[in-house]
Amino acid sequence: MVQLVDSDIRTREVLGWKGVHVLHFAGSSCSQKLRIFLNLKNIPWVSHPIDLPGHENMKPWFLGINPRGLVPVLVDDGAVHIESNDIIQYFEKKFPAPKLIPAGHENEVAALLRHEDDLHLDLRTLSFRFVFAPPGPPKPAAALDSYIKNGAGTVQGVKDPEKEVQIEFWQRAAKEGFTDERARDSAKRFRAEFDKLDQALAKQPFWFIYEHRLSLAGYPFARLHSHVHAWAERLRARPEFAKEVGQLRHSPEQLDAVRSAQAGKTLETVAGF
Ligand SMILES: N[C@@H](CCC(=O)N[C@@H](CS)C(=O)NCC(=O)O)C(=O)O
Repeated sequence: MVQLVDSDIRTREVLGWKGVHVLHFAGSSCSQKLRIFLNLKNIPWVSHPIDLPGHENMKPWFLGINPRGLVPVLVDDGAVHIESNDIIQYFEKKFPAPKLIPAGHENEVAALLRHEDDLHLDLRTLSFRFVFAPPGPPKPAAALDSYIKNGAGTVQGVKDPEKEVQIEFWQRAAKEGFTDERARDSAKRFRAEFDKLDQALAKQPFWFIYEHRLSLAGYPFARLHSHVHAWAERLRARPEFAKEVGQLRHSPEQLDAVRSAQAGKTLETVAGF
């Protein structure tokens, strides 16, 4: 459970928010995952969109709520919770019906979610390379500077090492972009995971978001992991899922333009799949 403590929170107005408030972005994978969960649970919530492409998450107001500068964030009756997977597990306890984490499997699911989160920067790498492909550095120097300077820099009262990880990620991206080598390494890590999942596909809808985004990036699921592909297609047809992943940063036309700007290279060719 990652609930922030008073000294982490500088944007004090949120302490007075009543009910369930979620700060999120339409096209963010972690936000999509949480919104699907909220849809399946029928939990009413107040929406606070945060403009990630406009770098709103790197401005003082948002960093005053989540010093990590990431979405989604839950404010539940003034209590601030970060980390999408912790929020999901928090809601599962608070609103037990309908049950989405099978009884007796809480620890197993928590471990799977941690493992999923470990691959988040790989998903981000492949998203920025093959889906978003911004023309310049993904985070301009001024936005990054604001990110570095603002917010408490602590989570649960302790200096937050995750912020350093984020800063390094964006600085490296500004310096070298999302190279073939990096994309290949990330794609290979996913291939190992989806190979395992293809063989032992249990009821683990958490992988759906990654499958969906990587499909957009051109990952050949139908060819490499046919069971994962068929399973994701079934979920994509359900309204609770379709509604959340239909919203993209780019239109299909822009996505085509991103693909054609890759000079014939695709995720498949870059990764050697
Ligand atoms: N471990 C975090 C990861 C959150 C995360 O990285 N969120 C992304 C969006 S999916 C974000 O806020 N990125 C900031 C940015 O793009 O500037 C969680 O599960 O909540």
